[in-house]
Amino acid sequence: YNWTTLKEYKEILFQFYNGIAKISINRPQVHNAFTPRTVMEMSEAMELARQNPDVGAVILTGEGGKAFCSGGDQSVRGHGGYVGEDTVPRLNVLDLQMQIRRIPKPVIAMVAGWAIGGGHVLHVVCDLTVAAENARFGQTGPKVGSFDGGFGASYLARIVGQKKAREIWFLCDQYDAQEALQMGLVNKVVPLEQLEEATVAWCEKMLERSPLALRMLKASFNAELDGQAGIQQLAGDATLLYYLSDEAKEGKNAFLEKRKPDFTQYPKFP
Ligand code: 1HA
Repeated sequence: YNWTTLKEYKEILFQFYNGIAKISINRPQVHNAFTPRTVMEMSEAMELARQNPDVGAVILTGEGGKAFCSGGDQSVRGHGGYVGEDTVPRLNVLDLQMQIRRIPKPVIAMVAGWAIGGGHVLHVVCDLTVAAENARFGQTGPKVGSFDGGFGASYLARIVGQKKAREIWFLCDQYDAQEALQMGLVNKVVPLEQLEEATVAWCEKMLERSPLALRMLKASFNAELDGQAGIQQLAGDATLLYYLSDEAKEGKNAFLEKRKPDFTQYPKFP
């Protein structure tokens, strides 16, 4: 594929091809562990992908074929979080998780090799996951002194069930691609050399679908789980659709023209 660079970063690649934005962690020497800077760069790229009208789907991945992401970089873990160049400890990957759930475009995790710890949670919060046969999944928190009790626990449990989610966290075992497929943790498993082809093919298929329908579906799936924030997202999309209607435009026009709005001509559907 002829990926073109959308913006240069230090710890990630941010590329574009045929309606697809690809955000790729580029720290293969540490199995794509993330620092606060990696996460800030991913956050910015995710926001740029959201705002870019040419982007209809986002691929999240890691460079090198041996790891998707191995979680927070333990070598910069300090007192209260992961410490960046500004010496401030952060858990900013939690904000990135929210962005992945909020962006009104499908986000698809493309997993080769390790998806571990906070890196596992990143694929969990993506809408879809395509895994290579060499993919390995697991949480390590209770082994290394951490836990993610947010989406990493509750959303994981929605995906694989309560018993399995507790097993994954309490035992800190690792699961291969076939086991992940069996527990519904990933959507598809393909040979490593077909991983990008299969992921791009799914993106291209989604790009042929109605973007508003996909947007409404993503908001609807979120709404059930995200409480008032989920309803706010779905309701915001309803407002977007309402703003497109003549009925809503009549209200605005009447205000600007300093007259009473006339809504009588608009249908009252049964
Ligand atoms: O839980 C959270 C959070 C919770 C709430 C809010 C925010 C959170 C943010 C983050 C996290 C976490 O991510 S906690 C979990 C952190 N991650 C881990 O515990 C995984 C650590 N890595 C491993 O267990 C293993 O590396 C591995 C099972 C993924 C692969 O093992 P393997 O194939 O034997 O490779 P290994 O030799 O261990 O790794 C290759 C190199 O990458 C090593 O460096 P080298 O000895 O060559 O210099 C290794 O140290 C480095 N590396 C791997 N993972 C990490 C790492 N370096 C720093 N941080 C890592 N996470």
